[in-house]
Parts: sequence; structure tokens; C-alpha cells
Amino acid sequence: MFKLKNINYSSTSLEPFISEKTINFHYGKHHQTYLDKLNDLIKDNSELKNLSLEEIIKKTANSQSLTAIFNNAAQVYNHDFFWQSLSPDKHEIPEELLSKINQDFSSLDKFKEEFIQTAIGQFGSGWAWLVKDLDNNLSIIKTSNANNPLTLDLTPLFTIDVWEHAYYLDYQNKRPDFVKNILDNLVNWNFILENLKK
Ligand code: MN3
Repeated sequence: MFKLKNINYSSTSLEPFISEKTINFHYGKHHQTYLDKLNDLIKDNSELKNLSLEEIIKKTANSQSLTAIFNNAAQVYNHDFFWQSLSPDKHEIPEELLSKINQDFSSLDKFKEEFIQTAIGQFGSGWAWLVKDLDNNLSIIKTSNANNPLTLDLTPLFTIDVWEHAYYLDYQNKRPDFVKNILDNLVNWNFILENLKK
């Protein structure tokens, strides 16, 4: 049985960029529901129920009969990753990460610009990701619905949820404003650096 991972900050601490109401719905209802469904779907599956979330995602990714398990497992993983990607403590980007971003995107502003364009370019529900490939190169990708970089041989470093439920209460249809506000105010740069070093 998987348990909902705690968020490391209070439900009001991302305001005014992400409201307490959004956190309560997004974490307390949407994320919780994916977790409850996953637990229910694997409870009688002796092969899957003792695996880690990452193992379940990789094992079910290309199986047509296990799509519901994949979708719910990946959504649990993606949401865990999203909450960790955010931080209310507006901290400076570590020098080591900044130089890597400058190297691969030419500047922090260009990185943000490309991330926003990628997030806007995801038609319908999905996710925008900063990822690292096997040669240690950074890139920005989008994935639809529950899909994520784990099944693409890419290491996720940072993500923003661009399903409408992530921003509709606070921004209505203005997805670009939601993404820009996160990039300018709520990025957990230390989390990105930790993932980069893995
Ligand atoms: Mn979501």
C-alpha cells in the first residue's frame, strides 16, 4: 500500500501564486484519488503490489491491459515530483546549476522562455519537464496525460503540472501566467541540483 507523501511546506505558503484552495483540491483530492485508485488496482496483483512506484511505472508502461495501473501510478509519481519541484523559500539558484543551465540553454531567461513555450505547447492535459539524458545534456520536454520521462530513458529534474486542475481556480485559462509565476517565484532550485547530481 502506498501512502500519500507529505508536502514539505504549508498549504498557504505558495500564495499568492498558488492558493490554499488549489493545494487543498490538487493535493487533497486529485493526488489522493490517484493514490487510492492505484492501491485498489494493485491490491490483488501479487506481481506488482510489492514493487516501488518507479518499477510499477516501467513495468506497466507498454501494456494495454495495465493502462489504468500505469496512469494512476505515474500520476502519483508525477504529483510527488511536482510538489518537490516547488518551494516557498525564494532561494538563489546555486552557481553550479546556473552554469549548467547557461551552458545548455545559453541563459536562465532563455531556459524560462523555452519552458513556458513547451508548457503552453502541450495540447490538453500533461506535464512540462526539465530532464537530463544519458549524456548529461539538459532539455525541456512535454508529456501528455500521465506520461513521464521515466519511460523515455530520461532523468526528471523538475516538472510543472499543466493539467487544468493545477491552475484553473487561480488562473482560469491562463496557463502561461501560472507557469511563469512558478518559474519566477516558486522553483526549488536545490531539488533540481540534487536530481542533476544523481
Ligand atoms: Mn495534477
